Amino acid sequence: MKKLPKDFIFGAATAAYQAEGSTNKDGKGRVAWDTFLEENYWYTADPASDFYNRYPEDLELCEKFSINGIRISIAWSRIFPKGFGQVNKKGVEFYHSLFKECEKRNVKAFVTLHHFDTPEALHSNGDFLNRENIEHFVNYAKFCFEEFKEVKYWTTFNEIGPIGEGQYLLGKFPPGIKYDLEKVFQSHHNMMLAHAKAIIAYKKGGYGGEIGIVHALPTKYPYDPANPKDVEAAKLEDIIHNKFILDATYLGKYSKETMDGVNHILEVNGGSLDIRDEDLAILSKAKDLNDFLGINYYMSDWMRDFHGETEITHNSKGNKGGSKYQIKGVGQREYNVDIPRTDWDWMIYPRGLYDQIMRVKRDYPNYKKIYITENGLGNKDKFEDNTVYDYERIDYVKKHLEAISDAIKDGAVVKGYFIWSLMDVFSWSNGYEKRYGLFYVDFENQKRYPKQSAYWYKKLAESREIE
Ligand code: BGP
Repeated sequence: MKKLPKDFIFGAATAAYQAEGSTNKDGKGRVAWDTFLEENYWYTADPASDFYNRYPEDLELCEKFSINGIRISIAWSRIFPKGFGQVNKKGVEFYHSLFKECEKRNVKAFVTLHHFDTPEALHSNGDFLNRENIEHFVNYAKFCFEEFKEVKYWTTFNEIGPIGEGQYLLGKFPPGIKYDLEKVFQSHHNMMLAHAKAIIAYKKGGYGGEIGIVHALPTKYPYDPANPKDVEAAKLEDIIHNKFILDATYLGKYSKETMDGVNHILEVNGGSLDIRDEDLAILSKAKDLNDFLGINYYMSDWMRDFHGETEITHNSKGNKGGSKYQIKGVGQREYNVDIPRTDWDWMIYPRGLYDQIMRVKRDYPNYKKIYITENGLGNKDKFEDNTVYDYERIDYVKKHLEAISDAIKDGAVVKGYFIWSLMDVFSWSNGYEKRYGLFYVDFENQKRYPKQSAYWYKKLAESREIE
């Protein structure tokens, strides 16, 4: 039986917009998602899991179930309703109370500054494609570092990769632009620059806590490893999702291999990037300041050579087989492989997590430590007997924890795991039917019920043995 180390954090993750609800209470400003959900989806973020009012109950559950870490994010627009300028005192008070409750329940708070929810006023003028917004973000970050000194673990951004892809490639995130690879890379770069500036400011302030960034890192494999064209497709797809932002994080520049790939992709698809010398100087200054890397890992993909037109179909309703993903000059995802997948076509491959951790260790030896900041199984849970018999979820988590344990054995520094998600929340582009929580939420009355996975996770956290 595999075991996890003594100081390992057994955590669970949430995000402000997916959990809090109360989207227009107590002076909160609008975010782009408010309008985007109203116009494009069949659900909204109100009341979500009503975490804004029920956080004491959720933190009590953490304590009862031996969960000793929680990822939460601050809603930027609760602090600065317009993104900058006037501070909203009620928002500030809310987060002080929330952090206090974490402390009371002995749950370490890992706090993210930005989890997809740029204030609408800034999103509508270009989000991070607009360089002015980099400065607004850095000012917001500085305000939080100074105000919330009780926070000891900061994350600047959650998933720069999926933000770029969701907003400008798949079009399933606001502003809903599709197939614009120039914007994808420019958004990645500008957000990495904002991250670098924020961690430099944090270190300069001497606050004494840890600061890092959370990247989603899906592993990309060639469909036929013996076919050099499939190998190339996997490499290019990896650059879009992983390597470009990892290089920015830990090399403080983009390697030649990365830029060759980016230039090829932009030659085929059109576009050019604005990457300035002064940007690279800032990235370089920040590259050794990351105290940790958060890895969100859910799936891997198998890539084939492809030369046709770009076409992506997002399977948002959980109809297995409904996904299509092919990018001109990059490659095509092959779903017809002998690997289990979820109803949303996410390929379940725990080995991919091991490979991704070992890749960070090998290619970016200046990483200090890793937390697995998200991993979990989205499912159409069946609620019966006041619980969910979610053995599939337990199996999913168990196998991924075993992969982590193997990576630790092979020399990687991994210090904790945060299951996505603590309680059921809504999924950005898939609604409330795709559940991940350890605790089932009855969205009619907001009652919480432990799933079987919650009891299993408690036992795991107490014994550290992966059974
Ligand atoms: C990550 C996000 C989370 C969460 C999770 C599950 O990308 O950081 O906020 O939503 O994925 O994804 P989904 O909700 O699309 O199933």
